[in-house]
Amino acid sequence: MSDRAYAFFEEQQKARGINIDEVKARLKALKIETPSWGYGDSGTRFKVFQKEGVPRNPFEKFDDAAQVHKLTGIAPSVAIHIPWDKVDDYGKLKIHAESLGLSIGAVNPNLFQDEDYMLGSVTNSDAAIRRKATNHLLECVDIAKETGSKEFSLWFADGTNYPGQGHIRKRKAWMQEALAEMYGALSPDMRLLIEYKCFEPAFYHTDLADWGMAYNLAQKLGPQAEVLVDTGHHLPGANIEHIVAYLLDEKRLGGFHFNSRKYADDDLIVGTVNPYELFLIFYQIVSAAGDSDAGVRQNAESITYMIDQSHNIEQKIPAMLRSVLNVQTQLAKALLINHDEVNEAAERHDVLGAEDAVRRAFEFDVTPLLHAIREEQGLPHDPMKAYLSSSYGKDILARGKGGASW
Ligand code: LRH
Ligand code: MN
Ligand code: MN
Repeated sequence: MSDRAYAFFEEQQKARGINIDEVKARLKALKIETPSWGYGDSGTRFKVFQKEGVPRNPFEKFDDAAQVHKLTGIAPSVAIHIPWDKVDDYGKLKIHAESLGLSIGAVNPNLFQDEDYMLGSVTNSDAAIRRKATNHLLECVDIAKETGSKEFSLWFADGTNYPGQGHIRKRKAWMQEALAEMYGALSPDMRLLIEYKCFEPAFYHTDLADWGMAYNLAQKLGPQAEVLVDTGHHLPGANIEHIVAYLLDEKRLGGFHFNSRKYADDDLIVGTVNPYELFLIFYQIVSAAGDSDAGVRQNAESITYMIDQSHNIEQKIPAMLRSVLNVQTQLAKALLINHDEVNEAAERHDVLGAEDAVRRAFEFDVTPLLHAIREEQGLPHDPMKAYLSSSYGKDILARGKGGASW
């Protein structure tokens, strides 16, 4: 992209009243956490395809994640899943991450793959199983203290398949009891990010099925608990940006798990199915970042953006590059919304004028802007192209097949 293209873009945006220096600063401040599991073999319940060159252990997952950060400059941390990323020495993993310019991000306790958890983990009617599950949560707090992680993404598969199978109110109390114990073990600078999901693997009821349940629980636990919005975890037709705005106004939006869905929790590459939805999510966040309430502004600034995807047929590293670049693109577009224009139209009751002021920002081509900020940061204009023309993808084929999976 030529300098002329950027000069034209800048002139055009300045004429619309957009503060381009601020837009650039905000884009440079964007950080997106990538998930360790997105680099390994993962897939659907029908088949996990084994790819050549996939990391064989958590250390190699960080090696691959470092490529994504090196080329985009916006993916400096990696979420881990325990026990998928179990290692003997977490201090060693931390040193390895740091040597690559990365840090270890959210710790995800895994309470859905143990035989004991078939009828629930923290909400199981058997007290011994609840104890085992709660101990795993506490073990994850210890791991976070070793890795320097400050956050936990908490997702529970707990639920039932049939009416009568479980006592819904008792299970609600057990969930709160377990999380209260975990909350008590946190350091003051740690946060619990509570994830909800409407269904799957439980198909009758899920103990934390929607944002309202997660929000209620977060409120009961205390200020270090917030809600995590996974974009694939809603019933069809849900207005996710409304949920985002509501949680921001309540100052309880902790973070995102980004992915795309067409039908259910499809875990496809974010921004591929409905990029306008992602743009509208960022519209709400950018709007909140300019709110008159300092608490709302602070919440908008402290959101943790994470990718949570399963790359079944895709090449793992290019899939992750595509994901973080898609998020960056939609934020760039949302930063071009002229909020005064939107608000003035809304006040005039000019419905179509307000909609137009929002949509127009989405319709700009932000490529010249993204090239300009990458150039200013010494990054390649086109990170995907740079990766594909590097030897990294070929070099890792020496790892062979049968790498780490889910
Ligand atoms: C559940 C989920 C949750 C898990 C991840 C692998 O559907 O979104 O965040 O930890 O997938
Ligand atoms: Mn998730
Ligand atoms: Mn999911």
